[in-house]
Order: sequence, then structure tokens, then C-alpha cells
Amino acid sequence: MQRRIVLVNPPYERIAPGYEFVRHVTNRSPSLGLLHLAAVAREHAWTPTIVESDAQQLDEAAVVEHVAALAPDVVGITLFTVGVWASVGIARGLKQRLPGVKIVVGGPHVSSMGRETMERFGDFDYAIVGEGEWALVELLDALEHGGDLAAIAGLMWRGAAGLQVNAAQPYRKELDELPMPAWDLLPDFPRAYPPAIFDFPRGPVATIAASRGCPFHCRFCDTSTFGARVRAYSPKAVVGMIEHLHQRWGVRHIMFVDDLFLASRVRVSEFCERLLATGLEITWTCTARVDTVKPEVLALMRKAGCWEISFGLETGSNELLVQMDKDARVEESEQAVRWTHAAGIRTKGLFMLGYPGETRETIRATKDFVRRIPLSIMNLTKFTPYPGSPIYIDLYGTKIRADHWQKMNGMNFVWAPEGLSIQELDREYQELLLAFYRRPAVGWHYLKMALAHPAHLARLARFGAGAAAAKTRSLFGGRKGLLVGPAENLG
Ligand code: B12
Ligand code: SF4
Repeated sequence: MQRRIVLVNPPYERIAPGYEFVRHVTNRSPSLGLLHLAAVAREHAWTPTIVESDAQQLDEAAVVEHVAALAPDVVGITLFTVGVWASVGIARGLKQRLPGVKIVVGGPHVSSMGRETMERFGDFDYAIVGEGEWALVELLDALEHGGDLAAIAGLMWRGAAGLQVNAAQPYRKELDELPMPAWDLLPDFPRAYPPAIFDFPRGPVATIAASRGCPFHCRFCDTSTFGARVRAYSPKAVVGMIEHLHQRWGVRHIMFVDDLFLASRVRVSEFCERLLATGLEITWTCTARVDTVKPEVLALMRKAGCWEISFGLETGSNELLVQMDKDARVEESEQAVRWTHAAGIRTKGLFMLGYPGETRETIRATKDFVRRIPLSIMNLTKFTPYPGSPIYIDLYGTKIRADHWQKMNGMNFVWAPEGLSIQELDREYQELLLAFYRRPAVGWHYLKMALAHPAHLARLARFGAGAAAAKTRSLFGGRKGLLVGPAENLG
């Protein structure tokens, strides 16, 4: 065995049909999971290569060519639900080109629907449910030395008696023991991985997951990979990562992707103090639940370079928040946004449209809400029942809607609440965004940002030209300016 492993982030539909111009302004974050896996594989004397299909502009066939040329012993593919079919194509192509290669899959889709995925797609040899670092190392070792596959917690594999599903892994607390993510193996890092336009004050940018796990159970959310127990890197280790990124690549802005960055105010305060002590000029963003922010911690975060906080606000309707099992109310959300704004930190509101129970009334409440609170940026996704989320079971039971997987990127309505058609939801989607982005204060904010950061202007110009062309095509195509029609949505 040459101990070569290639880790692939597959290509998948990132943008809904009709909205291709959005590509100019969206983010291109790498898979942090693969960076962590590459680092542990290297620590155990394997030679890892990372393939980032989107950043390297490789389609399914090109990924197969590229990986086959590297002649690896093992290929690992990270699976989001939206990327499953592309991954199946890649695995099939690689098996034809490299008959002895072993294909391992992991990631959120495997953690939530691993058994069904393995039963259905015979080209995947192994699946790892949950965190990958520990189980992957054990698997690589077993493949090389003929170890006992049945003893690897979290592994699914094919034995003489068919698919074998081992016991679940324990959730590990010792994150500090892990090697640093292998940013050095990322093709064209950091240049090729810009965040969304206006979502960072300056580059280069990198992502860090400072903690894993979330104890809440919002019904639309899939927490199957990291579970309910929050485990975190020590503040010292997180600051160490930032120093490394800054010294080696000149990174000046960090995006924390933790589900609950503010789970512990004590830890966040220590992190801020340590970061301040380094004297580095770093800005950063994170996500927080509205019930975790308070003025004192916000003031310290601002001082330590916090530039933006994303809040999962979801909707302007308390009834809908209750139905989502979201443990927060609109009034609390408003308070948190106002406190954050007052602390001088930008606020990003994450919303979704079309959750079960959504009505014209709740949509109106959301429009009023986004018109009244001091948000800097609004992010609206189309409700999608992801495998692994409690709502998936409510809507589909045990029935698997594999026909929708390819569209599960939050940019397609694959399901509509009673009384609202997909077409109407698409119209409301545009109107809701306009309700926010037409606010004079918002326009002024972006004008100032564009003037201060000319790089944004070029992206904005490409976006504007693309949007105008799409609208014109829609009008001339008899679709009254609507960019997505039901035919594209319900496959
Ligand atoms: C950062 C992030 C992103 C980033 C980067 C994505 C990426 N490729 O990693 C961006 C912003 C691009 C993104 C996009 C999307 N995301 Co996202 N994202 C996240 C987030 C918040 C953190 C992911 C992360 O970096 N975690 C830390 C790293 C270390 O973990 P990891 O990547 O999961 O990898 C570990 C394991 O999964 C496993 N593993 C992963 N891959 C592999 C492969 C092998 C071979 C093995 C053995 C193991 C393994 O081992 C890794 C190390 O322990 C998660 C929520 C979460 N808590 O995970 C959602 C999450 C992954 N995203 C989700 C979704 C749905 C999306 C979108 C598809 C839709 C949307 N509206 O957000 C879009 C994609 C559309 C698009 N336009 O690109 C869902 C996935 C659900 C699903 N079943 O598909 C999640 C779980 C959110 C949720 N709770 O619902 N996302
Ligand atoms: S939406 Fe946020 S708070 Fe709710 S379960 Fe998911 S990660 Fe946790």
C-alpha cells in the first residue's frame, strides 16, 4: 500500500435554476471536515490530497480524471444530502478506473441516513457516522494491516453477511488533541475561498470550528453529526489557530462556523482576552442564539474584533417559532439584534420561508420584522426538510425522498405548506428579500461598504448584470419576471 488518500468535496448544485447570477456574490467555503481529516491522516503517515470541486472548477467527470491520476489507495468523500448523487457518480467512475480503490463516505448525510445510503449505493465501501477523525485513522490502519473492522465504532462496512453497522462512536471531548486543520493542503488557499460579498471587511479569510455539538432540537435542523453535547477547543488552542493562519497566510478575518459559538460566555470572554493579548489585528464573525448575547460580553467581543454575529431568527411569527421548537421569541430576537447593533457589531439575520404552518399572515409578520429591526444583512433560505432533522420524519415518515436530494441546498422549495403554492412562495421569497434590501438605511450601509472596498464593486456589477439578464429572459419567456417556476422545483 502507498498510503495515499484523496479527500473529495464533490460538485453539487449550489444555486437554483434561474438564479445562476447569484454565484458572483455567494461564498465558496472549503470543507473544514476534510481539512481535519487530512491533518489526522498525515499525522498517521498517510499522504493526503484534498479536492475542492467547486473552487477547482471540476465537474463529476473531471473529478474522476483528477483523482484517478493520483492513483490513491483510499478515497474519502464528504456527503451533504445535495451532493449524494454526484458522489455516487464519482465513486462509480473511480471504481471503473481504479478497481482496487476503497471508497469511504462521511459527513452530515451519512450521519443522518448512513444505512439507507449504504444499502442503496454499492460503490461506497465504508461509511463513518459522526465525527471522522478517530474512526478514519482506525479504518486506514485496519485496511493496511488487516485489523478487525467490527471493532471500529461508528463504521458501516460490507461483510460476508451483508452490510454491517457497528456501535455508535462516543462523542470525544479532547478536541485540543487534534492536529490543526491542514490548510496547507487546500488547493489555492486562501485566494480561492472568498466569503459572500459584503460578508467580510477584508481578506484573506479562513473558517474555524471552535466547538462542536448543540443541545437544542429546532425541528428543521440536522444535528446528527456532532450530537447534543457541546465540546470545545480551549481558547488557547483557538487563538493558536488564528496566529498560525495569520503568520503563514496573512489571514485577517476568521469566520467561526460553530453552531453555538456563545454557548459559554466564560469561554468566549477568555478567548477575547487572549486574542486581545496577541495584539493581532484580526476581525471575526460567529453565530449565536439570541438568548446568549448580553451587552457586557458584546462589548468585549467588539473590542476583540468581532465584526458580525449571525442570528438564526427564522421568522417574525411567534406561532411559527413555537412550531419550530425554537426556544426563543420574536421579542427576544429583536432585543438581541438591538444590543448587538448598539455594541457596534453587524448583525446578520438568518431566515427561512415555507416552514410547515407558514401562512400569508406569518409571511407578513416576517416582512414587518425585517423592516423594523437594525439588521445589516438578511439571509433567506427556502425551507428544506433535511434528513436527520425532526421535521423530515414529521413530513415523510420513514419514506425516503431521494428524488429531492439534488435540490436540497436551501435554494429550492421541495415542499409547500398547506394553502401556499410553490409559485406563490417563490414570489414571496423575492418580496421578502426586497422588503429588507429596499430599506434606505440598508442601501446606504452597502453603498458605504462598496465604496470602502472596491473589490466588492466588481462582484456586485457582475451580479447586477446577471440579475438583469435573468429578469429580461423571464419577462420575454412569458414568466412575468419570476425567476424560478414550479417545473424546475418539483422534480
Ligand atoms: C460551515 C457550513 C457550511 C459552509 C461550508 C460547507 C462545507 N462543505 O463544509 C457553507 C456555507 C458553504 C455551507 C453551505 C451549505 N450548507 Co452547511 N453547514 C456548515 C456548518 C455550520 C458547519 C460545518 C463544519 O465545518 N463543521 C465542522 C467540520 C469539522 O465538520 P464536518 O464538515 O461535518 O466534518 C466532520 C464529519 O462530518 C465527518 N466527515 C465529513 N466528511 C467526511 C468524509 C469522510 C470520508 C469521513 C470519513 C468523515 C467525514 O468528519 C469531519 C470531522 O469530524 C454545518 C452545521 C454543523 N454543525 O456541522 C452546516 C451543515 C453541514 N450545512 C447544511 C446545509 C444543508 C448546507 C446547504 C446544503 C444548504 C444551506 N442552506 O445551508 C449549503 C450548501 C449550498 C451551497 N450554496 O453551497 C446542513 C447539512 C444537512 C444535510 N443533511 O445535508 C448542516 C448540517 C446544517 C444543519 N444543521 O442543518 N455550509
Ligand atoms: S438551529 Fe442552531 S440552535 Fe437550533 S438545533 Fe440547530 S444548531 Fe442548535
